[in-house]
Order: sequence, then C-alpha cells, then structure tokens
Amino acid sequence: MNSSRGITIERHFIDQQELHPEASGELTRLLHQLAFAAKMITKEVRSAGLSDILGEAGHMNVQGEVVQKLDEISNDVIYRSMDHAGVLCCMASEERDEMIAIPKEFRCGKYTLAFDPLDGSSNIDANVNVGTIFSIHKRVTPEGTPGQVEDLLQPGRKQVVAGYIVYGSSTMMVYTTGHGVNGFTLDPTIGEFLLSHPNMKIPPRGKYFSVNMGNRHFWSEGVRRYVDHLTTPNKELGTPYSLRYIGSMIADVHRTLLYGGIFMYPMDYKDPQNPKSKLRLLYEAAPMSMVVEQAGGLSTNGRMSILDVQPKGLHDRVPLFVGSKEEITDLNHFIEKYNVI
Ligand code: AHM
Ligand code: MG
Repeated sequence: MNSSRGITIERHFIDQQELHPEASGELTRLLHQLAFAAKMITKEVRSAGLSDILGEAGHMNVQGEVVQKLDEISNDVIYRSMDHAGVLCCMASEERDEMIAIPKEFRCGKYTLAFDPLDGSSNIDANVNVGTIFSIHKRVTPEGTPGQVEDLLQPGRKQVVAGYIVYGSSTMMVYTTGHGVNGFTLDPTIGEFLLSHPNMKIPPRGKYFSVNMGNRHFWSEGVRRYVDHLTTPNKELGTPYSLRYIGSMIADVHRTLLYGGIFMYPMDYKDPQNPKSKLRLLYEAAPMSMVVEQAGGLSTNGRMSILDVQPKGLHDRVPLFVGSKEEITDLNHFIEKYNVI
C-alpha cells in the first residue's frame, strides 16, 4: 500500500485528462460517476450479511419493504449514477437482456458502458469477494442520436477504459485507459479512493493456477494436458503450481494480476456437439483482459487475444485464459499441439 501521498482517484482522473488537452472532460465525469457508484455498492455489500435480520431478498424486511437481490441493487445503482450524466449513449448489463437506452430527457453522450454489476454474486451469502466490471467504448454512430446496439458490439481492443471494483477486505478500483494500470483503495473513514497500487505489473510468471477442476473431464485435450503439466512435479519447471479458485472471477483475476499465474474458464465439451463457454465477452472477459494486458500479461480465447474477438451479441460467451505472459505462451503451445481450444 502506498496511499501516503494522498492521491485521490478524482485527482488522478484530472491528471490523466490534462495529458490530453483535446479531452472534453466527459470521460473524467464518467469515471467519477463510476467511483461514486462503487462507494454506494460498497455500502450495500457491507450490510449484505445483515439480510437475515433485515429480510431475505424477495421477502418483506422489517420496514415492510421488499428486499431486492444485491445484483439488482448494484445494477440500479450504476444505471442511476450514469443515465443523467450526459456522457453515455447506451449501456449493456449482465442483468438486462436488451440494450439499455438513455432516457429521452437526458443528453446522449459519446460513450457506451457495458457492465457486470456484481460478478460472483452467488458467493455473497458465504461472505466471499464480489465485484463490478466495466468496459467503455466510444460510440460508432453519429453523436447526438440515440445509441444503438452496434455502439456496444465492438472488440475489446477498442475499449477506451476498462476496469473493475473488487469488494473484498477493502474495496479496490483498478482501471486502465490504455496507458498502464492503476489501483485505488477506498479509505472508508474519509470516503475516498486513494492511489495504492500505481502502475501495476503482472509478474512474467507465477506459481498459481485458477480453474474449476471439477470440469476437467469436459475440457479439450490441449487444456487438460496443460493443466496436467502444471500439476506434475518438475523442479526445473517450477511445477506443481498451487491451485487457487474462489469461483468469483473478479477475485481470481485480481489475485492473478497481483501474484502472476493463470486464470482459465475453458470451453466445456460435456455435449461435444454443443460445446459451451461460460464467461461473457463484453462485460467480463474483455475488460479483465485489457487490464491484464495493460499490466504486461496476455489473454486468449485459445486462438487469439480476447481483445480481438468481435462480439456478435451483447451476451456472447467466450473461453477465457488470462494471466502472466509465460503461462499463456506455454498454454498456447499445448493448444497448438493438440489443435483444439
Ligand atoms: P456470474 O456473473 O453469474 O456471477 O457468473 C460468473 C462467475 C465468475 O465470477 C466465476 O469465475 C464463474 O462464474 C464460476 O463458475 P463455476 O462455478 O462454473 O466455476
Ligand atoms: Mg459475472
């Protein structure tokens, strides 16, 4: 932690904006609103353990109000922080099937926001880390008109900002504008995010791998052999690796970013005629991959960088492999050799 210099996230946004004299300040406003939403969601997550006392989701609480699920609450917090800010032309959320339009009474801006309001929310009751993931693109349709789905359906490579907020033992916001990665920790006593992890870099190799081993039988041969390689003792290669899997992608990737190694959610061949991926491209895989790549790591779907995958629908799913440069390079050799993802 290095928050002693007291650089707040707001000051950091402004410093970044000053590097781009042509900037209109819209992106700064957008990030500011996201940081605000993060504080609001922190408040909700921190009191989640009290739901038994205050009322279960879907039931009446002691005040006679219907208790909402935390992922719905987070979705609403982000939507309400953003809809009137005049910087977005449309949004997409894991919690909504269709594109989210900006209400007519508010100005339509030049950016789009895709977000997962509360990744890993099935872990909430066990007091496990959850998080918000966000991805921002510049629209492709004319400014001043309502946003369209095509504004959102852009590859990760074109993200202008990507990042996440992890609600753990502390709340941390990590983001990139394509010029490195910075991490900010929320100081709850003053309600400010302070720069705690400047210029984050992922180690070129780590000693942890992160994957749902219960699915091993459903992976392709390349992935299975790679994981066998990671778990077979070999002093020279530094194996076996240690397994770490929380089942909350945001926390698993955050740890991977800090300590190095690899996070995987491979394609599932349970039904070989209909292989399935789980994680969503637009608001899970692409933003996390941009952060990791900006920190010096790599990402792949088994064929190309996640950042080059062209989305066809808002909720497209992809196999995701993300982490240290050397692990992803090794994995690619296994995938090439066995010629399947
Ligand atoms: P969610 O967005 O519904 O929370 O689902 C995504 C989560 C990821 O956070 C995590 O990596 C994955 O699902 C865990 O899946 P599994 O239980 O199949 O390992
Ligand atoms: Mg999710």
